[in-house]
Amino acid sequence: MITRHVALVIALALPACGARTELTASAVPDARVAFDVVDAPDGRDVVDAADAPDVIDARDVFDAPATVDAPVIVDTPPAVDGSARCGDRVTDPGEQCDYGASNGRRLSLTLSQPGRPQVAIRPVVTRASVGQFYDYRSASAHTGYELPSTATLMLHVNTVDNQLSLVMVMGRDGNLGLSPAQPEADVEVLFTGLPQGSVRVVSDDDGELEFTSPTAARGRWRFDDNSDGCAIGSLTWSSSWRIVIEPTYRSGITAARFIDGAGTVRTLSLRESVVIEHRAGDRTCLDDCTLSRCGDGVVDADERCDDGNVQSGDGCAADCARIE
Ligand SMILES: [Ca+2]
Ligand SMILES: [Ca+2]
Ligand SMILES: [Ca+2]
Ligand SMILES: [Ca+2]
Repeated sequence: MITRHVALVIALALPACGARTELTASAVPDARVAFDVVDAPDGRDVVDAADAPDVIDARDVFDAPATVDAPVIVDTPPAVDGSARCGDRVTDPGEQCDYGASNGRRLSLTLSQPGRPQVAIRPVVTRASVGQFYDYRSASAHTGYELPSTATLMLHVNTVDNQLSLVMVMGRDGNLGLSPAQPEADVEVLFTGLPQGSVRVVSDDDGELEFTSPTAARGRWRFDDNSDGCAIGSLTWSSSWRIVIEPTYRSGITAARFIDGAGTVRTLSLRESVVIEHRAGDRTCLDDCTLSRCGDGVVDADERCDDGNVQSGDGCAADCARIE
């Protein structure tokens, strides 16, 4: 086995800021990055695993800035011996795919707010319809996630028919006798970008959530010592959509959060809109030129779930196409 040393030269371009500064080639330092290239038994060069960039794991993707739509592919120079590389749009030996600049994850469901990273989210899963989950009575929701002075958003999936819904609850039912009580509240929320076919399942109370077009709805809620909110159902899995939720909390709500079905509670900014996005599509080519797949633990655009295996009966079907 022969080890050689190959130097790659990456020119760093610095963004102009403030006063105009002309950068000359000599003023830009070269960054020399060395990789060990090992001659594989079949004669191909492969980057030594110890020096190769780490494969991006799911956590890195979720914490990274929102680059799902437009993955940034650094256009590295071709290897000095002319060998192939991941990102050159050619599926070379050892690669499952290579879409060039289009390589990268496309996550099924994500949450974001302006200036914050886009994160993968999962629905809250129950065996009940979303109407049963909302459990509207005594003019209030009873999902179990109600809190006084708090707005809670979540997605819900019914395991019986895999219906996907958006749920918003604010405040808490005073008839439960819990303390503190929900103070007098006044909230307006605009929902835009709803997928075609979305339906109002619960308007808590009657007339307080109205569709203004097939893809937009407006909620106007005033409540005191109980809860208010809505459930919007029949969100399609089969096409991509991007719902923008613009709340105006005039009084009575001092905190907002998103309940992630994976067990995470994400604090939301009260003053910013909330974007919930679904990407549908086929398997994608990842940054390491492998295909996204069911069982890799990341819920990709062609999947409804991915529990890291390809077995059914454990909450996610063997083909990742059904939440159980
Ligand atoms: Ca390639
Ligand atoms: Ca109510
Ligand atoms: Ca997957
Ligand atoms: Ca499974």
